Amino acid sequence: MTKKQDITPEDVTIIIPTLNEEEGIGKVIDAFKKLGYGNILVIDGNSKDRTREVAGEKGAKVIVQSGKGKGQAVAEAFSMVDTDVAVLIDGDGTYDPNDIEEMLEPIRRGVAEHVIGNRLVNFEDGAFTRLNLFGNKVLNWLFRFLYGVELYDILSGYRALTRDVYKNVNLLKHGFEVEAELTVETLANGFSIIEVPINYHRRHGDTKLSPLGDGLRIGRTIAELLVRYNPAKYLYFLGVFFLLLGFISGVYVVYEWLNHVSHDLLAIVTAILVLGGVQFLVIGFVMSYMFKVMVEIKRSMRQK
Ligand SMILES: Nc1nc2c(ncn2[C@@H]2O[C@H](COP(=O)(O)OP(=O)(O)OP(=O)(O)O)[C@@H](O)[C@H]2O)c(=O)[nH]1
Ligand SMILES: [Mg+2]
Repeated sequence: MTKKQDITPEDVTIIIPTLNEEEGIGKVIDAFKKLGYGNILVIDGNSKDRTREVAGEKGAKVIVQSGKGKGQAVAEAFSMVDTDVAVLIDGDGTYDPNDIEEMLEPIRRGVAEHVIGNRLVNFEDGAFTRLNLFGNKVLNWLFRFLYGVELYDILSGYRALTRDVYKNVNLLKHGFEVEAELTVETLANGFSIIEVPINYHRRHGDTKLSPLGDGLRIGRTIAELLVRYNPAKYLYFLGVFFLLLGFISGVYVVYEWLNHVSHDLLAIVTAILVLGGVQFLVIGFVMSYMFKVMVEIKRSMRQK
């Protein structure tokens, strides 16, 4: 592998999943070529417009994905390329190819293996609909709450990944959950991840995303994928919930007892809730520790 600081455009493949993006794809490819990035792979979802034609004319390698959905396209592209770095970007002109050097910088400096372009710092008016912006904020908040990792734009489509990352992530989701899954897989495998601010523009052509349907699916995916990152977290949440109930009923039982009223059954229930809650926390702690060790082992095995 090339030394990280020496990564040049030849060591990078630009991967662009497209579905009916004839209006935007040409400009995206032109911009990368102008910057010297000539390895461009367009993985198309059987577009009914001129997307493949335009991409081919502009000099990109064009293939039709073998399955359906953005996630499947990305997974297929990862299996086909073999450069030191893969950069993922949409074909709709919303992301700015000119941000590529900022995207690669953390990899060159060796501070991260997966870089996410954060759109939420500097976006053009109208780039997000109100619903999309709100949905993005909620989903990122949910992610931070569940995973305890400080990331603010986990659904961004502009990413740079080292070979280690893109060859090791296991992408099982086929649709727009792919960004969430990429993020979780990276963390679960012990790779480092960082966000850099990027520009974000209005899209050319029509969106393929259904904000409510896909938003809900992504939310469910974030909760479900926690099992790959740290399953002990479920036990923590359960433990806190039990303790909270135990605390409320405990306060009530003691308060009543001070007023000379005894609630025997509720006192027993309180004890069960508190002991159960503590047990969940302790088991969660042990499990979390085991999981961390496993991630460390995976990491050091990769480095050999
Ligand atoms: N190959 C492939 N690409 C897809 C598919 N669905 C969407 N894409 C592409 O994936 C990228 C992201 O899709 P968008 O519709 O822009 O979704 P988004 O960026 O979340 O939503 P917008 O805010 O509307 O841009 C675009 O380049 C799409 O053309 C698919 O099924 N297969
Ligand atoms: Mg888009």
